[in-house]
Amino acid sequence: MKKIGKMGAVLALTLSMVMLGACGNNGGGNTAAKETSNAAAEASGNGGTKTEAKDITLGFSQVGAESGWRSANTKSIQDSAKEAGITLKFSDAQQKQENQIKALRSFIQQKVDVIAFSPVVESGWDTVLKEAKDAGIPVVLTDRAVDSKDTSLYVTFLGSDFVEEGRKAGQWLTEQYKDAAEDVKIVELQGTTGSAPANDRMSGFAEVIAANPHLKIIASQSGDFTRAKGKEVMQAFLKANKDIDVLYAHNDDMALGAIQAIEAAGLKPGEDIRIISVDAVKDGMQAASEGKINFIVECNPLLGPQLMQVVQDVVDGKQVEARIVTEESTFTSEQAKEALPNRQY
Ligand code: GYE
Repeated sequence: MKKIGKMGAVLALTLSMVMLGACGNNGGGNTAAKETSNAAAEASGNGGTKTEAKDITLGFSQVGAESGWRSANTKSIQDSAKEAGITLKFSDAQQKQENQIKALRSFIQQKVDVIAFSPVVESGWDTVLKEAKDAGIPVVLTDRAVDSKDTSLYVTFLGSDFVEEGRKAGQWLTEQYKDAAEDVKIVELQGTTGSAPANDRMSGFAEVIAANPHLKIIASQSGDFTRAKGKEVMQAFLKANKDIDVLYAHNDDMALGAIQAIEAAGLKPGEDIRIISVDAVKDGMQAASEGKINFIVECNPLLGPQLMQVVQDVVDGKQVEARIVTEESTFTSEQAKEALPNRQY
């Protein structure tokens, strides 16, 4: 009896240790999470003691200044670094991958404690990420992802689920046209070619609208996430196609540029052509509240506070999740009108 009791106690202890282990990994059974965070702990190598923020230097390579979203994201990162007391070396890549690679190499040379960056496109990062790894500098992806197969090249990816954003856009449209008896002609303004948000917003949207064969994308082209290009490409769409029913723009800025082109063509945005966009920055929400944009899927740019927390944790050798997804909602014109006065960005 006594013996069994003892064995039972050992078994219970072993079991609870196994369960604790699972909880430490957030119970998700995500081996990638465990592997990358262990890599982070090794890279920082300080065995879990707290480093003072003033002793941490973060090298951050930003995409550029192409949109309202980007400006809000930059401000959030700069303000949060200041608030946390972390030294920030900030570099603007002007939407060019080669500039970002240069910036990352310069951060490696300067021996910063952590590198974070928002990759302009998904492909082509393995070499420079390997250089950072070899130098023992942990890398955090923010906002946009890379397509590297080797996930040990970065600690975590903090940002939105862009496929889900595309799906939300598609769901709203599918609902609007569920009784359509004729084809609905859709034009699409894609974000920067090869970028994660362009690839994913395209695929999430296409996946959902496939359920209704009347929903037809008749033209799809990049407007590089800017107002100027959004306007230019929309002008070309209007010239080449009669009776466009819907515009799906991968961000507010391109939708705002397109609105100018639509108005210049003597059409009413939001009525003659229904418009869906992504981001929900102030100017986009303003246009939505005026009925010029019919539906906006939110994409949150305020990643600074979470990024600083991740940087501190990585330096302290703490476990971080391999994927941190930001929470987001959607807005119809009515909802945009209500939310606008309290919008931060
Ligand atoms: O939607 C767009 C910006 O990567 C999520 O980039 C970001 C996108 C955002 O230029 O406005």
